[in-house]
Amino acid sequence: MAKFSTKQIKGVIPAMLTPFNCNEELDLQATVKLTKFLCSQNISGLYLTGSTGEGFMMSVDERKTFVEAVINEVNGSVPIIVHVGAISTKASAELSKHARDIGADAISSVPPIYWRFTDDEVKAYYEDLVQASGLPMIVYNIALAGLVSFDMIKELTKLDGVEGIKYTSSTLYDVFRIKEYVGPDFMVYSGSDELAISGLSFGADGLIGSTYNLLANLFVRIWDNAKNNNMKEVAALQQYANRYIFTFIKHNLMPVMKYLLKYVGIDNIISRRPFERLTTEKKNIIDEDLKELYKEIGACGLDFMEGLIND
Ligand code: MN9
Repeated sequence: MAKFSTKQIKGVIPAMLTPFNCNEELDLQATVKLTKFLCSQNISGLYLTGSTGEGFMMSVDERKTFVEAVINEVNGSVPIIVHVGAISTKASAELSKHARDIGADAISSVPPIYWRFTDDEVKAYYEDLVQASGLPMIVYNIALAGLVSFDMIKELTKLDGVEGIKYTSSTLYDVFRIKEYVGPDFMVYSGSDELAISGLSFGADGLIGSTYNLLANLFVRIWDNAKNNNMKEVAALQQYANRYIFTFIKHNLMPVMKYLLKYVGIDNIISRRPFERLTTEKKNIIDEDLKELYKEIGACGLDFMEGLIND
């Protein structure tokens, strides 16, 4: 049974990475370790098998196995949102039902991808998933899947069970527009980590993003300061965070985040191909870049940076 209502899902929510071992197989031991690590970072929930979680690279069975491992470990301490997007409604509906059966609190999905589906087909997709599971749906708007127009967002908010949106785009004034159109109880999550300050300024209820696998500490401070209206401090912290984010992106975000988890004891996990496998040479360059950054701005209370510096 779900324990949290969508209205209770607020704060910093990592879009969790899915650990694969050096044979590209799901690594359940590392999954448990990463879950434990993230839960030690004052996070307010976890978002599973989305873009960061390489959900589209996994089979339906693997996705179920991974989600089960995380939910078992979290054991109701924070809300769980499961991204169930797949290429067919049939697969997404199966994942939605599974999410409900094992106690997830909400489901989420990008609109169906690859073919250009009509607006009615997209609406039916979301309706089918809500109906299949009875769980609240958090629509996921991200350029990777083709951004949904504001008019379409308005339509989707009218559907039964659609209770929020994860909004990853630079047009963050839409956070405000969506709230204005639907009302304050419709949850809006800011999905661009480097723009968290803007999302929060426009009234976002939470931050869901990939870099919180490593930077949760820093973003929890951003969240707390924003709640207390210390926007000067929020800006300073965001600037620090962005130095890290841009360093990750420069070297290839997904494989780099997985590599850096080594410094909190989660070793040898990689992204599935076609994401690159980092060479030792490249790993050394990343380490050196981060050490340079450390000289400038310190470790900012980040566990992986402490690990790297003391390595
Ligand atoms: O919304 C993530 N977007 C993608 C989630 O993965 C494309 C973000 O968390 C970004 O990874 C992050 C870094 O650009 O803002």
